[in-house]
Amino acid sequence: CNWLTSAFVEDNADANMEGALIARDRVGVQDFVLLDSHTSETAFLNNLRKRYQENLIYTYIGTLLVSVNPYKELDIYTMTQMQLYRGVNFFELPPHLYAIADNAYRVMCSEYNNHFILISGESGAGKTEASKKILQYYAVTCPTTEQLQIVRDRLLLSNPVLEAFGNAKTLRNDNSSRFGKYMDIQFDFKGAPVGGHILSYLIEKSRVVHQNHGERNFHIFYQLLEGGDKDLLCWLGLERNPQKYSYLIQGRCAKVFSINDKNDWKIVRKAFSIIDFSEKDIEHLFGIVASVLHFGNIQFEEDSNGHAIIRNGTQIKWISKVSLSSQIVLSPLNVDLAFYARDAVAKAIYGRTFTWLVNKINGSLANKDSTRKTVIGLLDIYGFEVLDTNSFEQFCINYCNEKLQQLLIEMTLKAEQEEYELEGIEWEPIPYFNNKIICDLVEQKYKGIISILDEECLRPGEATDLSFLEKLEEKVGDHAHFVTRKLADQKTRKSIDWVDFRLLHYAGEVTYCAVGKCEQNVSLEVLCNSKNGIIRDCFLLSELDNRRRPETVATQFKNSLTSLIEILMSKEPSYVRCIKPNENKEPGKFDDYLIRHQVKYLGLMEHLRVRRAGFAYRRKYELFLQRYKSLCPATWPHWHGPAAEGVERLIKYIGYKPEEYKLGRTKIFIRFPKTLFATEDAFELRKHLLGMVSACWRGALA
Ligand code: AD9
Ligand code: MG
Repeated sequence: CNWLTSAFVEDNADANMEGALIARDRVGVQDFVLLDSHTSETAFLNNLRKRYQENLIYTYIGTLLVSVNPYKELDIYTMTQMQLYRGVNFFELPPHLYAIADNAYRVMCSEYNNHFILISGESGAGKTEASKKILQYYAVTCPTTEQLQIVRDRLLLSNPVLEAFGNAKTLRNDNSSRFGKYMDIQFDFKGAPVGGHILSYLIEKSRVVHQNHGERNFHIFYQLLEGGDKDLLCWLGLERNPQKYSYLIQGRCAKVFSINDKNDWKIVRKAFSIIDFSEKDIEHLFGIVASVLHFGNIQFEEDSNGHAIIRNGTQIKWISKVSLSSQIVLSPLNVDLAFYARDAVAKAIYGRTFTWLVNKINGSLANKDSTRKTVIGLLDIYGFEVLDTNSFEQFCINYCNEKLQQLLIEMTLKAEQEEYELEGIEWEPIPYFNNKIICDLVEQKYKGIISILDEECLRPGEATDLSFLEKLEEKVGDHAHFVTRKLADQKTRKSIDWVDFRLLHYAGEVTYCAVGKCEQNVSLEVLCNSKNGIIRDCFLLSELDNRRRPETVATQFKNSLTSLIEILMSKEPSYVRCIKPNENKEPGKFDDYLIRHQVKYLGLMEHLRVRRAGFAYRRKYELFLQRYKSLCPATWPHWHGPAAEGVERLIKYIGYKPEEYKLGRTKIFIRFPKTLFATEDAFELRKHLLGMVSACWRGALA
């Protein structure tokens, strides 16, 4: 029963190995709700630290799981552990991702409804690892058939492929997701995983052509060079040494200690065959990867008319061999614009190939049979990030994180407190910071930053980065979370450049560089005629005829986030909040300052306060009465009066104490899980006894 799983039970602590007081002193409490009376941030941090030092990286706040990245392998993800958590109410075992996964699964099976698990936290906090571990848990513990093995393998192997093309080493994370991912796992009525579907969000294309110092391009480039066999590289016209490619050397760290490109290449190759990529697909795909590298090496020089000409035709020859047609496009550009166009084409090709890849994987995960399915969605989005230079892409990433924070606030803090008010339950409101104001600043119609950007993009030729900044200043200059260069010194005492604007996000301040926000379009005609099937699929000729102005990337992203939020709002939520313990990816290092900051902005204290002061369960009177009416002679077998009155009679009869519950307008609210467990036990016992009696009768009659 799902309501039995909404929180950890204090009384159960005795039955649990962590329940003993001595252990509690050493390892802390496994649910923050159990912290001694005061709920200070320091007590919260102490508990988290104690546990972290004992390698206990998971702690609950009621049903929400807080996870601190251990930065080392722990043996808590074994098959034995998976079996241990399978089918067990999560308060009965120490906190774990598996408990969250199992709970969502069991409720889905029993109530036949859809769920999602939202995994959030900043870059490097452990979201992707968590989502992979949950997927593995389902792959191991859910029922399956020989026929379904293939679906299971495809679900699992979609990860290395998408990570190869969509993840990269950044300063914050050696395997940083540079795209957002929402994956539905579909289950049939028996609870077997039978299919899946992935939605991807805005891949960071700029990385293809530029990487900051200490960062890499997407993993696939290095994997191909390191792992691809000689014949393949020869066919693609590639050399093994990444130093030869200008798109791979800017970060000056092609080799990374923690990454084994050769091995990863093997996994990706194997994944391709299982996910049903044809040899032609694979050939085209690597043709594209190679072409991007060749593109990066194209150099231009100026001819006597001031136009750019290609210095050396070798790259173009290889590109036309492995992906594009040999068609020549004459386009008189100056040298700067020619480089710009080169990079724009490389980015466009890579970005659209990534979308093609996701579609291809979706095709292989699709379940064709039309019987009704339920889903568990896993959301693993790129985490909030602040770089030295933050571009449009960081703006989108951080906006996305604002939206998810907003969803969490709406579905927990706000909804919970509003319900108490609505139901007339006495309640001392718990203040919290609602970041809706920042979401509005970004996305509001006409007045938001995205609308302003769109408007500027509609004035090609006239709009510049500076005119965009001026518009921002004019329209949102006095917003509390927007800092203009005029106000920068007064508001934050930090100076700000002419080309920058700064937003005060829920998770911290970020200065965005406005240069290049209004990008120019580059003719993609040559791509539509490509002999490479993937490129032809990605660049349709119809695009060229389209007179209608396409939506800007920012608006597309905003719309895709709006539909994501709608998808999520229609499902039952579970939350995992990931915390990054230090900036150096160091095992065991608990940086108080950094963690305190995350505890603050993630709103964990507020969540805890609402949890502690609130009620673990609530149920409509009708449903409560329907389930437990057999426990009271006055309500059994039928109660003809109002349901609320029936419930009152029932709970008096079974002996609820006044501090254990509150009666609202339409629901009963139960403060402690143990109260409900006792009722549920009584109900089960009665059912069991009745079953035995009826079996005896049947035996006697036979
Ligand atoms: V980003 O927003 O995509 O940049 P994530 O996804 O939050 O970020 P990720 O899951 O990739 O972070 O974790 C970063 C690294 O921390 C991993 O590569 C692992 O080396 C390490 N990590 C994270 N979680 C665990 C874990 N449960 N056990 C061991 C972990 N190591
Ligand atoms: Mg990630």
